[in-house]
Amino acid sequence: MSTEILEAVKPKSYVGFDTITSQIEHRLLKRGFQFNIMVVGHSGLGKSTLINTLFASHLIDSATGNDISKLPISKTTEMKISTHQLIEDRVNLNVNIIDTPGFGDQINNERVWEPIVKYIKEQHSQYLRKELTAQRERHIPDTRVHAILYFLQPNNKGLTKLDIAALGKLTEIANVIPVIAKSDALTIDERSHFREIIQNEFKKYNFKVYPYDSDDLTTEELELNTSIRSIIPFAVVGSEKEIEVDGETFRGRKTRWGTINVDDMNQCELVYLREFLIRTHLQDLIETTSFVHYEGFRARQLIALKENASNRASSSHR
Ligand SMILES: Nc1nc2c(ncn2[C@@H]2O[C@H](COP(=O)(O)OP(=O)(O)OP(=O)(O)O)[C@@H](O)[C@H]2O)c(=O)[nH]1
Ligand SMILES: [Mg+2]
Repeated sequence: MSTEILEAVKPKSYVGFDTITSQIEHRLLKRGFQFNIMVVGHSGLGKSTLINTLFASHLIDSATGNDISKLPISKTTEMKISTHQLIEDRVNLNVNIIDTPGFGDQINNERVWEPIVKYIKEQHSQYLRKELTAQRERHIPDTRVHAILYFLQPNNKGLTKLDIAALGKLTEIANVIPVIAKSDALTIDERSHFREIIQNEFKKYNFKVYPYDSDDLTTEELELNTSIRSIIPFAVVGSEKEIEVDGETFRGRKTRWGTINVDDMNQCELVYLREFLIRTHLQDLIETTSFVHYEGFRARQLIALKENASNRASSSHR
């Protein structure tokens, strides 16, 4: 059998298959979109505030007068999931926020990442079970974690032991985006110095940094990824409060140096984070979770199943 490669044909009159894009769009809009984002980091690093700032909506309550020493110490990291429906133009975005209170608050933080890893794997395994049933659902609800915002303390020193252990596990199974929390605690110079330290440590420990490059990306897409990786971890500041300075109101924060407008890219990198997370890479985060992280999990599970089955078969023959 031979297949001839023919030149592309342009129909003589309008056929109309160019409408397939709007047909797809219509179907996607009807169903809506699902985005699952997890926040990980010590208590009081501004996780809830940053989520609310990113989505410009009050989605989760932020702790007030946060004093870790007064909080009861829980024995493990808990998982707290909240679901929100956001609407922009014709797009319905269903956002699940997975909060991890208690992370790093224990006296012994050795295996503090375990419940987080367990949660991520459970979502993969739930999805796989649904995929493998005889009567598959047409659309399997997606609870897989598409992005982890990992909050680094603005300590100007580097990763802590806990960060190293947790990041080692998490970067293997999900798209991890590290951010320098409450970066208004650092001067602009300190921020870039700290970023350099963190970037070197990521290299040293061989942590995979999202966005990943792949063969199917165009030159422009590869360049965009390189430029994004050069500013990771993003030095962010979060605030839901409007403040007024010289007759101008903006979402901001008063600091020892003056005020910070969180939406001004010269004053903090929240704008870059939002641009990347929502405006350029939202779909890629979802796809990478499915095609890289879930795919790896699925392959390992199916191989294990097959091996089990053949072991059973050979032992029953004996
Ligand atoms: N200076 C500064 N303070 C912040 C920033 N973001 C949040 N805060 C403040 O820090 C405190 C804790 O913020 P949250 O957003 O509740 O922190 P969290 O990490 O969600 O805390 P837990 O849920 O208790 O783990 C609040 O008083 C916030 O107003 C920031 O970027 N800079
Ligand atoms: Mg919180």
